[in-house]
Amino acid sequence: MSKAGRLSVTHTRPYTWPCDGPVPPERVALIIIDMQKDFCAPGGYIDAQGVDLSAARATIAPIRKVLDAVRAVPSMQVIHTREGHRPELVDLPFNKRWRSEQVCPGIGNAGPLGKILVRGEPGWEIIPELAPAPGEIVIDKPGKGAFYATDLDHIVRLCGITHLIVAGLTTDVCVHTTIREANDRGLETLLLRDGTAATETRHRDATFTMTEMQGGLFGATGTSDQVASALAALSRS
Ligand code: C5J
Repeated sequence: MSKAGRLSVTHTRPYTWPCDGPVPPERVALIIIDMQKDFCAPGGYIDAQGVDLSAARATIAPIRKVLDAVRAVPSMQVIHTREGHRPELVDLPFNKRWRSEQVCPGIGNAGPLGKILVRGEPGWEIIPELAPAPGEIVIDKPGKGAFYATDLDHIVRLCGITHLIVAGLTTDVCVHTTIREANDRGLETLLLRDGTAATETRHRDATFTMTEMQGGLFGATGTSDQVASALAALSRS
């Protein structure tokens, strides 16, 4: 339910989000983590590891539903992130590269969609269904968390953003690392259950459990329908 131009999402777990009551939309951003071809398109990094992409691709429509609903609320910010490294690979830790080489051609090495997780390569691009619109914020990150070695913290503070709706890939890696970073900064987070996927379903589900445990240790979880209807009510108010 949204009251008097403020956003609140009911039936979220384990509490009605946000915990501090209905929030002005200008303090809320949708952050979409790493919806890049490398994470959900044939020929990309995850596909090269032999992982079935169907769970990752099933997140596209729910994320798009929430994205469209957020775009209808002009005061809300949309933030997209891209995981990737500089072409010279000077920001690629040796162990990240080595570990990835155990399961696929390896980050920084050539794959069917160009060099894996390298900025400017075809696989690094955000998928067309969720491409950033003009004016939306794009954060390029070398690590898992969107706050590490980026200007996201600075942008969030300057824009007065205190609440984040979080979606994207992969739940247990970049999505939850970003949620943990956000929580340590005092941000109130909502994880979109049908807008996220992991390479293993049990890891996704464990992330939901970890988020919701202990009164919502890392925030709340909710669905795209719950968020979209709360945003639609906001647009009508
Ligand atoms: C991974 C990500 N899984 N975006 N990155 O390496 O979750």
